[in-house]
Amino acid sequence: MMIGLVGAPNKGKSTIFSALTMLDVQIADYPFTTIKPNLGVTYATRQCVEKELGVKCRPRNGLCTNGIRQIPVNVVDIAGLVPGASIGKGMGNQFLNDMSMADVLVQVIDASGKTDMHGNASDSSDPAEEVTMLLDEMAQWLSTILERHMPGLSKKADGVHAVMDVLSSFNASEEQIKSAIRNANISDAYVSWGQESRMKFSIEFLRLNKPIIVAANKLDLCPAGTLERIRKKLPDYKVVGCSGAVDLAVRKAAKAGAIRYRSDEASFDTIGSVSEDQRKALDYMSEYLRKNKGTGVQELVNTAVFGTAMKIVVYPVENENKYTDHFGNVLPDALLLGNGSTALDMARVIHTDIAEHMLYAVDARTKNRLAKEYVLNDNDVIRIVSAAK
Ligand SMILES: Nc1nc2c(ncn2[C@@H]2O[C@H](COP(=O)(O)OP(=O)(O)OP(=O)(O)O)[C@@H](O)[C@H]2O)c(=O)[nH]1
Ligand SMILES: [Mg+2]
Repeated sequence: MMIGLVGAPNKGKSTIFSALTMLDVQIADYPFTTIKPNLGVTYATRQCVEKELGVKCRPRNGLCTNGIRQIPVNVVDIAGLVPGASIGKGMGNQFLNDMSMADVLVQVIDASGKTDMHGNASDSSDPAEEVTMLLDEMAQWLSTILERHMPGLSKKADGVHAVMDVLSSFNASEEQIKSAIRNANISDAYVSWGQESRMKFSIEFLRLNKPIIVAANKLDLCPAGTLERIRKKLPDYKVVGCSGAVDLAVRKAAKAGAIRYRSDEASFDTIGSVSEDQRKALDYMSEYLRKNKGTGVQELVNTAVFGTAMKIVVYPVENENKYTDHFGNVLPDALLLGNGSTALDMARVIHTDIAEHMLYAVDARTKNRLAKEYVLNDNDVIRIVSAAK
């Protein structure tokens, strides 16, 4: 599972990335600070099954604090995108390639309207226009890729598989290509789409393959009512309000030991000794969190993972009675899988050998034996039984 942070320059993508991953990356108030993509790991948060099962978990990756489990998610922060990007303006279209590996895109916009679509300072930009611009540039770019392949595509009777090959870097399913063709109402054999058909297909395909949620960032600079106004202008999108800057500051303070803070909470306790200036900054952040019910950044990740990508969480165990791996770690992993995944899909995520030699699965709650084709439910605790060594 990978989240891609995208959008026009100077909107706060790298600030949010740094907050999410605690990695130091370049952040500055001018366009095109980021050129090469930054890659890191963040965590979605979710109620753990430990309480229901009456055990205390020991995650191998991330924490579980007061029953809230951190589940690892990859995140990539991409260079800013400007009008004309698809034809090489700004940083060119390399970053459009960089985003092809993401399952969900989080488009960061400047809710305050104080930067324009090019990332330059502005008095009154309309952030909703950044959303239209991004979709248009992505579709133009995809359409150009398809155009380049038209001579080859037009010779193949099976257009669905031919297009799938061309778009292999998108990891598209056959169903996604079929649906996009159907929704665009265009031909699926001996494909020779003109400009209009290519754009229609691209827009439909992106809707399925690269769902977008909008991060209305810099909310700390905005008067009350801003988020509601933006939501009205973007009725087709999920819009989460956030402040990357406040989130980064709070997480840094927690890392430095000044406060105790969990990323999904709307308050923190001061635990370290702080200077007068630090106290003032902490008071400001505390008030911001209280008023806005948090910074919005963790909500963004959780919405992307569970709302937009519709992932489910499953817990693999090797001992179905103790819910442990072979080292005795209780509920060592929480995996994110696509809705509709089977026990065999889960085995594949664990190891290809285990999947290849899989015999059956066991539901750790009921101890019932499950077939490879069993469709997993959210929060299932599963033992995979395999003949693999
Ligand atoms: N007030 C405020 N400023 C923010 C917030 N998020 C980011 N900024 C500031 O906005 C500027 C741009 O932030 P970056 O994170 O570098 O933006 P970016 O989208 O990665 O920019 P490019 O890499 O140039 O595309 C910096 O000066 C940040 O400190 C926020 O939530 N509130
Ligand atoms: Mg950046």
